[in-house]
Amino acid sequence: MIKLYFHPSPNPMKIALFLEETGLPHEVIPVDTRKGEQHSSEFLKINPNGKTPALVDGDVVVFDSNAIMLHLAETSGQFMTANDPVTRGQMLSWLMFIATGIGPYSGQSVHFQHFAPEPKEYAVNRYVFEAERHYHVLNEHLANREWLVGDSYSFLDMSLWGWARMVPRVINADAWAKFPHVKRHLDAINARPAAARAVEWTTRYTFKAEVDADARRILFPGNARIGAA
Ligand SMILES: N[C@@H](CCC(=O)N[C@@H](CS)C(=O)NCC(=O)O)C(=O)O
Repeated sequence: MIKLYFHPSPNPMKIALFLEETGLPHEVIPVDTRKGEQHSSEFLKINPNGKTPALVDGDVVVFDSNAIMLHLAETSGQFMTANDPVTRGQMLSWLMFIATGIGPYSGQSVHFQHFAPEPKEYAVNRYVFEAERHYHVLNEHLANREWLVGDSYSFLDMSLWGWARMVPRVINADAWAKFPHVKRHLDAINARPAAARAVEWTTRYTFKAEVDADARRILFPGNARIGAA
């Protein structure tokens, strides 16, 4: 059975959605990243990068959320895009756009706005700008198409959902006015019963809620180099 190492954060949430959409049998293993469980020697054997999500599927170990999404879509044959070369090119492009653009810029935008010490104006400006630029690219792409690639809902749409549902925190409370097509795409996924079930995962398990001094030392170890809290 699939074992999913999970924390209710944007990257693991996309796997929760895929598992809810498909009903694939799975076991959830909570990893409390604010308590440092991602750095245990047992977990590092599964994900040497020490982050959630990670997945064990029989003999197959996969880490990094978008790699996991591709693995699950390919091996289950569900929510996969068409296999012709043109569609495959689009699938790989948008998957990497999410993995290397949407995810990192959204994550850093949240970090610098909500967690970084001052002075941070330059970093906040850079990451919020780049996050907005990525959602603008998506907004243009979705202006005249329902789903990211092909004519139907796929694992790519679910991969985007993990971060898209956080846009007001990534950018600001008014951000949706700038990205109506991304919002329409998000609303369409949120209306699916599987999305409501995936959101229930955020309260099903008990995780440390506070980002206190201990959690900050665990999550932002680089701060020690500059004596920042
Ligand atoms: N590229 C990775 C990023 C994973 C990641 O940053 N996960 C966060 C939760 S969204 C995490 O585990 N953070 C804990 C930490 O950085 O120690 C992916 O897409 O899975």
